[in-house]
Amino acid sequence: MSLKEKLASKIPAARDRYNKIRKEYGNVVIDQVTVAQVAGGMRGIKCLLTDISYLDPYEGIRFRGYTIPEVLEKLPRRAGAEVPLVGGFYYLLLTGDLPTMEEAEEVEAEWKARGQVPEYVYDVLRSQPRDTHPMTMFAEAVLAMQRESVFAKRYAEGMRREEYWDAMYEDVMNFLAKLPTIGAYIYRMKYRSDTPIPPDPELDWGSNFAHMMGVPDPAYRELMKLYFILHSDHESGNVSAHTAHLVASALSDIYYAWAAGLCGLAGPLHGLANQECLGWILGVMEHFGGVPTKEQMEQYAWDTLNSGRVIPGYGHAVLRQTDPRYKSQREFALKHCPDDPVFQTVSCAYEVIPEVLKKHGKAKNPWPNVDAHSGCLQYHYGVKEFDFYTVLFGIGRALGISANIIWDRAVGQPIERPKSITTDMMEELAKGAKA
Ligand code: HAX
Repeated sequence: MSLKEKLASKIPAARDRYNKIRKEYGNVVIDQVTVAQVAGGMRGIKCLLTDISYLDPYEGIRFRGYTIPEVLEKLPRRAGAEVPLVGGFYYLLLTGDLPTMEEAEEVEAEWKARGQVPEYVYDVLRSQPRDTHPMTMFAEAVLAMQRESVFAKRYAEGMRREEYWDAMYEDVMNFLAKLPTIGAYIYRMKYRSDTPIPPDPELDWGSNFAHMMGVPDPAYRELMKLYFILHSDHESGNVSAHTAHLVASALSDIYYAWAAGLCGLAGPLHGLANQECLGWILGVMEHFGGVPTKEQMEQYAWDTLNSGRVIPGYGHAVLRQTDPRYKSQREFALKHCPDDPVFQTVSCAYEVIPEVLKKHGKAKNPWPNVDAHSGCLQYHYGVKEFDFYTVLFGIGRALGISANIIWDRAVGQPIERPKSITTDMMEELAKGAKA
């Protein structure tokens, strides 16, 4: 069964279930909201609904109920490949079912058929000053393609609500198919003297990206499939996913939604942290003339904290353990590049920083997150321009947000509109509660 047919077969029951819960249990209280949460970035309030992934503070992410090791073990991979096909992973995200090899390859074939990037997108990119941040370029390219939106066109023609998901599916598949080519183009334009590499029709979505980046080592293809899977989704509350969901809730199409999401991903406390992390690690190495001792690392970490800065790559709003996405990348590094000095410095940080942060006493989670590791692997394979790294994150995260938005449309999630209060009101509520 094709991905779209499978999806179509699942939607009526899911829609009925969603509507029934809304109607019959609408007054059931799920959570209480405290002043600390309202004043503190809405941390932990249970108010978003998604089945694509779930983040347990101690266990980390599960995609459709599967842990990262389970996903890597159970999904189909091509002969000789270490990491499964991203197309198969997307099938799992969208349907909740593990695909057969044939079903995974069908998604890959569909992306290949839809992968041609319109010429004007390259014109938009080429018109930018070369020192424009690659995330700005990426968001501009995505937004420029909005004129292609099937959803916007069919909506203007009076499409029925039940068909929203269908139009969104078409948009999403067109959009995802082009992202690797656009990302690699930005890289080759900005850092490799305008020398784009055409796609190779024999390669899968993830490996093709590696090929278009111009990295010759075949292990980089495996790394990029792994990278895109690991970065795909992290529940709905993180800045980029939530932004995209919010924008799409106004029935904006995927191009508007993900251009907005990318702008959130570009923030240093979110996706940009991966470039900050590698910068910090290289700073340590420069300072000490190579891989530091544990004592030197500890000193450097304290110097960072004492100068009022955060240690990038450590801490998390939800997680309270080492991020399994970090662990998975660490396993890859231990297998492919254990002697790399940048990896060794990342490892040294892992041994030292959690204890430093515990002593520092502020961060609720002293353990590393995904961003603490991703940069050193890119660096190892020669992708050394670390302001590009968030674009990689943006390609991967598009998988999760787009699966979410298709399902938002499928069950008919409404426009999002929380309520705000004034500081006076909050003070009065607080005083009233105290009295
Ligand atoms: N270094 C130093 N201080 C840290 C810290 C770190 N790595 N992590 C948290 N803290 C501090 C916070 O700045 C905060 O200080 P104040 O009370 O003075 O404001 C205090 O500890 C409590 O913060 P928290 O509740 O533990 O963490 P938050 O939920 O507020 O923030 C962050 C979570 C990820 C933003 C935070 O841990 C941080 O800034 N980490 C470094 C940047 C980073 O790695 N970001 C990437 C996160 C993963 C991600 O989204 N990737 O896209």
